Amino acid sequence: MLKPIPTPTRELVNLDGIWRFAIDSRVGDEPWTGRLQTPLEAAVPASFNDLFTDPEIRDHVGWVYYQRTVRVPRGWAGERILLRFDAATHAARVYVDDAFMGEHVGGYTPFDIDLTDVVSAGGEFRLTVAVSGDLTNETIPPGKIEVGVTGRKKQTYFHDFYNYAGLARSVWLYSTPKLRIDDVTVVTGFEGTTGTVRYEVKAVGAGDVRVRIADAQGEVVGAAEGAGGQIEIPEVVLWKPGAAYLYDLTIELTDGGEVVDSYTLPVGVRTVEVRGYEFLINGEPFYFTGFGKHEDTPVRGKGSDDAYLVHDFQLLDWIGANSFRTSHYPYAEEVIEFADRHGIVVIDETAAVGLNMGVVGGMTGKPPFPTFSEQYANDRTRAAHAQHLRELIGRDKNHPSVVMWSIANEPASNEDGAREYFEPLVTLARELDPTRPLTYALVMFANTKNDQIIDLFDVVSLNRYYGWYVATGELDVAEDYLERDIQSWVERTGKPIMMSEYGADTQPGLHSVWDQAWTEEYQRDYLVMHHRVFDRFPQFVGEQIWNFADFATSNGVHRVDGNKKGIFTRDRRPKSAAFALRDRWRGLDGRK
Ligand code: BDP
Repeated sequence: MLKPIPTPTRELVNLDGIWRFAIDSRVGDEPWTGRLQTPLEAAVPASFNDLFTDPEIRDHVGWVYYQRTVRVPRGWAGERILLRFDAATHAARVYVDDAFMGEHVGGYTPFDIDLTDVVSAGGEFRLTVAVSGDLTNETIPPGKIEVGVTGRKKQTYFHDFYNYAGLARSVWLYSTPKLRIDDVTVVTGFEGTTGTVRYEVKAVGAGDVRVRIADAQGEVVGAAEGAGGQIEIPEVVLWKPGAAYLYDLTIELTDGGEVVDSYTLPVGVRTVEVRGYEFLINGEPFYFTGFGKHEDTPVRGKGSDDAYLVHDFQLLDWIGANSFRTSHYPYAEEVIEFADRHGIVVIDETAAVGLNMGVVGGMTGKPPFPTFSEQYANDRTRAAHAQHLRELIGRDKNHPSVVMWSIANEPASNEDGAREYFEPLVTLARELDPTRPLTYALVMFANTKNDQIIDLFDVVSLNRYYGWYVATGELDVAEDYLERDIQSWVERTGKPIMMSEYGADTQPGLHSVWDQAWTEEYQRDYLVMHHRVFDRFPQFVGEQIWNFADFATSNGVHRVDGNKKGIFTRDRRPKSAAFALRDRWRGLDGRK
């Protein structure tokens, strides 16, 4: 799916700003048929939850409505006219004036609504978007809606971050020609000093395709004709971690010699491969340093914010991180593009978090009923998961920064039914993208004796909390557990192993001379212990700490104003551990 961008044949109008806003219980049955009767207005992009002071809105179950008027540019006669939602979390129904135009389920991937037949160039229309943050056992991520004793509906879920909802990413109105480029897929490689860009263009309507590639100075360095083919780039400059380099691939669709559509895609030439215990980028062993992150900031929740985007990448650079995982859902495409431009490596994760009833059993890990069952993760859940994979890979397949797909976080891979659930999804992911390795983040209850799916994947990504949830405050015991655990994966799999989560909640300002949980020293020493263990394993390919920054969660007795495992606070101030990490990752400790 091509991101809408302005080109010589395409235009776009940004619809971000202030929209009228209401929740379903306060407006009539069909509120889209007129002007929303509401005193409220909401910011787009932003999750709606923290914008208002009213608790009924914050944890609303059901539909909320966003509304604004939109004017179509008068030059768009004869063009296709579409709405693009970069995301609507978790489901949306779209109305133009009184008419229902389409819907989408899945909160973190983009979708289009085609308005060509219902709006006209120069005209104005009323756009109403109903958005639902509801999660059931058949959505990705899953959740459950319960009705309490007071009769109030309550959303519960099995993941550890607040269920922010709404229009948290940009909304656009855009035009394309009727004869058009519909999709492009690129696969890059190199032989010696010659780069290769294999491309495949899907076009709608008859026409010829030609492509050309320009270097960062705008100099054309290769060209080809036809809907599919290969371009060679002599003296190629590779896209490398820490040293991004992007070419511009321009695709033109011509009809009788005239250009009818044109689209430019940034392309980084690089390869990714797993060989034995190694994770190779451009044939060279790569070691991931960085974090699991969240899209999470005060007031805007999961709302995209360019200032935080820039600042977070500055902090990644400051601390010497070379990568992050988009835990636990696809991030805004601007984030991935930023990583493309700045040479940060991304593990791109789906929104499949919480496919694990074992976590309901607390530290026992005993599910109250089987995860993979009609009652919970059933065939319809898997179909939603498959659709989500299609949309994620469709959106992100051309980004050089994305080097691996994580198809779930902490699924119950130790339970029966896991293999039947995951095998078709792995097959699908490999069909959609045969070039990138696959992983999933392993929950601590899944060990080398009971995990049923690791052989289907390329990289072992461990989420482990020795010294936190297990052996709290006993770093010597934790060290022993951790080492044995990693050793057992080395012996069982022969695959590269990385730590995709390890971390300790830390209250900034809390100090102790002892190994005391929640103190800044404990977080630092916990990390130092982990790194000591990792460095003993040549099979280890990376360390991503949980989490980059503190983040909001639902209410719970084990969370004080959210999850505090951040190396930075929610407002991005460093805790003590940040400085120790900086020494390690920037090689200031003499290690590198
Ligand atoms: C892991 C989850 C992550 C949590 C983390 C924690 O993958 O989402 O936030 O634990 O407990 O199980 O801090």
